[in-house]
Amino acid sequence: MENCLFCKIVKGEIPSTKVYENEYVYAFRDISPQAPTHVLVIPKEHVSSLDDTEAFPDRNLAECLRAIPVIAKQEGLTGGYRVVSNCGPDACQSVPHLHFHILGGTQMADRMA
Ligand code: DGP
Repeated sequence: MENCLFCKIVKGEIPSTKVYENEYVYAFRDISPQAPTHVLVIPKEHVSSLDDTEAFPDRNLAECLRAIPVIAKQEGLTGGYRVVSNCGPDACQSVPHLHFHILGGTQMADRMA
């Protein structure tokens, strides 16, 4: 996707702080962290959100999910962490490229919304 911010990050056209990468997945630090550790995990192939994944290859999705515990371990999140994927306007999704937030490094609030 030509004008997608996260596609540009994957291509290196916009700088990011990479924490993990493989053939399918790119993960980088969120520009405005909401927890001591705040990493975004994205598929390299563009898809706008979970709502748009019907025709999206399972491998791309699975690799994102499999990367999450690997990254959490790498980041030292031994006490646990939260994974969030905002989907659509009610959830305040601001970048229309599927992403999973990994949030950790502190005691999270009990309520999620
Ligand atoms: P969401 O609101 O769920 O769509 O999350 C989008 C996240 O993307 C938000 O937490 C801020 C982050 N973000 C936006 N622009 C950039 C950027 O240029 N670089 C990085 N590293 N993160 C960004």
